[in-house]
Amino acid sequence: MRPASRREFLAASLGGVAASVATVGLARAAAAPAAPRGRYNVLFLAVDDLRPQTRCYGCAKMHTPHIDALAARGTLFLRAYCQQAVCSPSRTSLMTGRRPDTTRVYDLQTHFRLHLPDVVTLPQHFMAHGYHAQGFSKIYHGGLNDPQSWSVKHWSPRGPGYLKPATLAAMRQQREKLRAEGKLSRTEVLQRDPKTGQPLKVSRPRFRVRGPAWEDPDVADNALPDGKTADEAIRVLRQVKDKRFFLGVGFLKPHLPFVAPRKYFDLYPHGTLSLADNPFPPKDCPDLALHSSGELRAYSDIPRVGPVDDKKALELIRGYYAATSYVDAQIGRVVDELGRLGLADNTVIVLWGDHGWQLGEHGLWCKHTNFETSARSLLICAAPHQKAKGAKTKALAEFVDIYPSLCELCGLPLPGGLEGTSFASLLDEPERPWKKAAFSQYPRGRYMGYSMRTDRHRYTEWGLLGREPVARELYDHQSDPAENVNLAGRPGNKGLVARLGEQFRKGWRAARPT
Ligand SMILES: [Ca+2]
Repeated sequence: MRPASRREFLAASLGGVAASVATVGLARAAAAPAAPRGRYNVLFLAVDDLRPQTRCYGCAKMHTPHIDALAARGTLFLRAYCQQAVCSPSRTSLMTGRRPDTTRVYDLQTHFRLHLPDVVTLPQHFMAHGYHAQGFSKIYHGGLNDPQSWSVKHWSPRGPGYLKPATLAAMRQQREKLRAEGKLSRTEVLQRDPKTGQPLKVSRPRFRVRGPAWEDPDVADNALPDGKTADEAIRVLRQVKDKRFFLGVGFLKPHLPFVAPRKYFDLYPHGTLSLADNPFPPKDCPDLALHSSGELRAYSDIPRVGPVDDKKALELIRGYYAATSYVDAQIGRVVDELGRLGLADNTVIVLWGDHGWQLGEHGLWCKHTNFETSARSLLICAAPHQKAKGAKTKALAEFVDIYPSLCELCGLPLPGGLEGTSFASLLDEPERPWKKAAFSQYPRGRYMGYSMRTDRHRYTEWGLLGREPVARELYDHQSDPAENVNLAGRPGNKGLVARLGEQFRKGWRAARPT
């Protein structure tokens, strides 16, 4: 049974109530004249599984000079939320400008063109307005690329994700064993678009060969895929510098496994990092809000069940930090090249992590929740003529807003059907009144959890099609920013729950800025 869509869920549960610097590279070289406002290039930087874990987000231990430099010339969104905290649903929502209940992409096997065959994606829209659109590495989820989004064939880095000989040998052995047992299966295409041949539905691989959750080979940056991606993006930037371009550059880290050159691990010496201070589920939290960290457990050095011990937890935290610094350096290389080519003054740069990540908070690893730790992610946008450079805005932003924002910043008309709001005006006025709430969702088995983040609260309902919500969560960010106590069932909060429930049922349309 598929999860209830928001509309169905609300209609059912409500009895039909309508649901509704490194600044070096940024210095402008003499060459290209600044474009008039309205026809900027776009450098669209997508980072897999990057939570707001950089120095510019207040994490003093982090070495992220290039992301910090980008924030210093742009706007950092302190409260930006993805619409569903897992790769493909989040990216699909962002790239189509529509929420998961419209794309109906809730998993990693469904292409958005199954239900929205004619939707115009963000780069496709730019392409229709004369831009050269080119994609590198992970913009859409693996196997679900969208050729219609790009002017030329999408490029992906080649080569293994691990480099240590012992790891590669162990994985080879594992693969041979699975093959001998007849268990090794590739992802299969279950449904194709009859006209384009594009995969619309793929199978879920039954068995995967996995190495350890982290590795620190002593290699150059471009021995690993993200370094190769930066190389290629730089090569193409030089090639397209005289065109109006939309370049989507995706980076695979800090997604598991945390493989990065050793020098990035050396930035975080043993003994200097600490564990999450809330490694337990929130008090009175429904089981539906939680998971068993299954994604992490697939790796060879992680126990299949039970807690991850402190030693391993610290290794994972260190690996995540190192992988983040590795990606930061690749971002720096690409952004610096933009400056060297004299394009800094006529290019909008947007950087986003596709969702948050639990590093042991709530006893959880990876994403896949409606908690702040998963729903909130990194978002930085820098536009050449913005007034408030280096500002940090507390405005509630949603990833579905990125599409209309880039259109507005580049002077493109908005296509119909978008479900976000341009945040371009926040780049000039970061303090202005903004959205009353941000919305995310996450399916759990037959249930869907819908979550609303207001200025002060996070309110979540878990439900099943045709039924009353089976669980509610309420966290007060004023007294409990880590979401450690679910207040939804407290008798004293009935009025608050009712008020938030009412706002929740009015949905994202009613939460838009006026
Ligand atoms: Ca991801």
